[in-house]
Amino acid sequence: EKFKPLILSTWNHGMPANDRAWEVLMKSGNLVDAVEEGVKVTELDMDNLSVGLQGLPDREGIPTLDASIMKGDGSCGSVAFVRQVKHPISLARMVMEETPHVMLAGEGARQFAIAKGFPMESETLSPKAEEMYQEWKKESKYKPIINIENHDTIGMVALGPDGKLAGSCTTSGLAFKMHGRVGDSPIIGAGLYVDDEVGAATATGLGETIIRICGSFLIVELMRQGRTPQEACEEAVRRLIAKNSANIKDIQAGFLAVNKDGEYGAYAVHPGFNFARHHSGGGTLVDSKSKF
Ligand code: SD4
Repeated sequence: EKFKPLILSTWNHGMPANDRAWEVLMKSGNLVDAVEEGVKVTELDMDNLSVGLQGLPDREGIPTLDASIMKGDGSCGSVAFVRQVKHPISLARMVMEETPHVMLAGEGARQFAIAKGFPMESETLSPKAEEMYQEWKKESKYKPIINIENHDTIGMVALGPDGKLAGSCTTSGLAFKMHGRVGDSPIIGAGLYVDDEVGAATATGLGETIIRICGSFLIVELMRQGRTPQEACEEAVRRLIAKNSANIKDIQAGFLAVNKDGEYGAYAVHPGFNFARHHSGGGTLVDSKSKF
């Protein structure tokens, strides 16, 4: 099965994000605008507890955000551990387009946002996030164990009508993480990788396990060597499990990939991962297969 153009995003919230990305792509023909505008929908979604400022905070009660964006020509930008910015994906794009750097972190990223005219948002938690934070504090386990039903970073990969690729990824990261913790999402090659010669991949789940295997880069390289997107995602999961086998029952991670011909694939450690697919026939939610 092949589609061109094609937009893929992780989890249920990928549906409205893809709708928006598709609309932007059809109107402007600009793939980077499409992947930025698409995930901005999720960054504003008050029901989402893992993306945007309404996401679950770190263990100090502060929401800190990670995001990245990449084009198939190798241009990329990201922000990590940034505070008070409603649209970290747009800030990541500014790092890509308006600085000589790839990644800005923490207070420096926030200062850059201020300089670029981003409004600084309040850090008051959303009612739902506040409730869950108070609940978590009762035991405040030092090491947050990812809830395998509740992590929903959005990663989006898109293939344009001209065969060019782009991708975006944005998250509030792991709930109740240590202050300063950075996940895979803003790390080029871990949470996102895009190469016009081959394809694109993105990741969701426990970031530490994804960083350890350079997940998204690995998938693109496997596709370069001839694997289909599906085979490449499966090999990445196999590798992730091999490197994290001790507590694999507590670890969820999922990968989503497309190649330049418009073939796509997805695979996860545990059941429950799904992704949204949008092509000229419309949008569909697809359940990913998993190892266990
Ligand atoms: C992270 N990969 O920061 C992200 C978590 C995630 O929905 O996917 N959350 O580790």
